[in-house]
This record gives sequence, structure tokens and C-alpha cells, in this order.
Amino acid sequence: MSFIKKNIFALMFLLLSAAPVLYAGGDREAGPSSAYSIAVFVPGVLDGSPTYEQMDRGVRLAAEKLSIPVTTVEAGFNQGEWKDRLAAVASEGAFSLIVTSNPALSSLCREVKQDFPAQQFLVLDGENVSDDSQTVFAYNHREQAFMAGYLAAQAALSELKNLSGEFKLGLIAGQTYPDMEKSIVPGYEMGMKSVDPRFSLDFRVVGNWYDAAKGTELAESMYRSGVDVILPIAGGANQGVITAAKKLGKYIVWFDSPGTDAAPGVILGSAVLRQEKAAEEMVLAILDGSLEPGDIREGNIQNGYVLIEETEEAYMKHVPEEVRKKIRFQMEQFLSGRYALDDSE
Ligand code: RBF
Repeated sequence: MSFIKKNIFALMFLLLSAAPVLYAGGDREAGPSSAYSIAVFVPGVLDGSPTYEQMDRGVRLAAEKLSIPVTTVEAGFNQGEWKDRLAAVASEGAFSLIVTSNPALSSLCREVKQDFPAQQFLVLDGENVSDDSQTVFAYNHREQAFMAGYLAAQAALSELKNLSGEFKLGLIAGQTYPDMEKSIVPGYEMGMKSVDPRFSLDFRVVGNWYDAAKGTELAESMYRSGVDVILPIAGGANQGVITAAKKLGKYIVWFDSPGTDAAPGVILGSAVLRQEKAAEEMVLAILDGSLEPGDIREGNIQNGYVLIEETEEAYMKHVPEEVRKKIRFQMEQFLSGRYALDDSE
């Protein structure tokens, strides 16, 4: 090995091994080790929850690059326990950074920070407000839901078979929460009504994020009443909606991750978030010091973090070309800034 090569390797080694110590900062509470480490705090379970799975993958991609250990903690579905579970992770003092996801976690991190002021938090899909207790990545769910509603409505008016012609579209949520009520439901309605104002929304709530049988029951009753397309945002209960759609020959639009592979031709397309990318980038930016607590980044259609996944194979194969052309046009409208949603509506 040449002298220069050897020294470059030595320098890289030095930087990589020194970096975690430097990043850990001097103000951390004493932990078992001074090396940098990350906890992924899942408010629910990973399996079946697209935004959580993406978060975990993205954090691990970033951590692998810097040889940082990652521990994933699934806090389960009892939301009353989340704050104590989060405080327990913080109290270990073992994790330089806790990464979590969903808008409800912003306030929990704020509360836990009061007892563990040295703990650093990154909230993905967090509340869209700057807050010194945490670094935040917030999505424009209104645009995401708009595109889901736009796709659902175009599909309901297309040449697809077994359509009722009743201008009814559905949304099944795991639970209601401020972001669901203020952004997702109104965005979905705006999207469908921009295609034809006669569309109306049938909105149902499972009451948890796992009950697939309840998902099937709700979806069947909606499809039987003339609903042609359902947008399920219900975690593990989404599987039950797929069961109902397959049984009755109806349709689904997927949310958060590309999902058409699970039922090609039934799940027509996906209004996704680039949460894996956001997770990786945010962790790397925190590690290199370019993002700090109080900083907030937003993901939307224009900056590429929210989109209809137009390259999915089943989307290209099963969604009629006229519908896909309209989707492309509407995406272009957002991307070019010719079209924007009024947040106050
Ligand atoms: N989405 C899931 O896929 N699985 C969940 O278990 C889940 N639990 C949630 C709990 C709360 C309190 C909130 C506010 C949202 C939850 N979400 C869950 C929704 C998720 O974070 C995200 O907002 C939606 O998937 C829309 O992108």
C-alpha cells in the first residue's frame, strides 16, 4: 500500500472513530459508554406500519455509514404507556439520539425532555412547529391525501370493471387525531372533489391500529353501499381492507409506502412519503451538526418527499393510461408551483 493510501485510511479511521465521541457532546448525562448510539422508538409495532418500517430502515442506513449501533424499541399499541416507555429509554442514558415517528410523539418528547434535558430527539412525521426540545421532519399530509383522493376519484370514473358509478369514496383510519382531521380528511376530499364535486366521502374509524377483522367488516359494508375505492390508513388493520376488496372485486389506494405488490390490480397506486430518505438524511445531518434541536424540515410534493409512486409495476399495468396521464399532469402542477393547496381551507 502506498504511503498516501495508508494515510488516507488512517485519517478515515481516525475521523470515523472520533466522530461519535465528538457528536456525543459534553452535556450528555453519564451513560455506560461515550460512543454515539441511536434508539428507534416505535409508537406501535414495526410490522404493518409503513412509516415506522421506513423510519427504522432509514436510521439504520445512516448508522451503518458511521458504524453506529441502533436499538429498536417497539412500544406497542397501548398509547397510555408510551410516555413511560419513552422516559425509560431516555433514562438509560445510553442513547445519544432517540428517533421516533408520528405527530403525537412531538408532545411526548417535549414532556420527557423536561426530565432528561440532555436527551436529543428526532421526530419524523412530527408536529409542524419549531420546538427547542426536538428536531422535526414534518410532511404535508394534505398534499399526500389530495393526490390519493385525486387518484381514487379518477379510478372510480375510469374503465375499470365493477364500478358503482355512485361517486362514493372511502377512508378507513386507525383512529382520529388532529393531523387526520385537519390535513388528511380535508386533503382527500379536496382531491376527489377537484375531479368531480359530486364525490362524497365515507369516513370510518377502526379504533386501533391492528384489528384486521374490523377493517374487513368496515370495508365490506362500505363497498356494499357503493363505495368504489378505499384509502386505508390503519396500520395492521389495512390487511383486512385488502381482504374485503379482493372478495368484492373493489379497489384500494395505498398510503405512505409503495403497496401495490400486496394485491396488484386491487391496490391501484400509492401516495407515498419518502420517510426512509428523510430518516437517513436527518440522522446524518444531526450527526454532522448541520441540524439542531429546534430545527424543522418539511417534506412536500415540490421537494420530492410526497408523491404518487408512478413507477410501481402494478400501477403501470392495471391503472388505465388516461388516469395515469391525469396523475402525471396533477403532479406536474404541484411540482411547477402552478397548483398549491390553501392550508386555511
Ligand atoms: N400508523 C400506522 O401505520 N401504524 C400505527 O400503529 C400508527 N399509530 C398511530 C398512533 C397515533 C397516536 C397517531 C397520531 C398516528 C398513528 N399512525 C399509525 C399514523 C401515522 O403516524 C401517519 O400519520 C399516517 O400513516 C399518515 O402518514
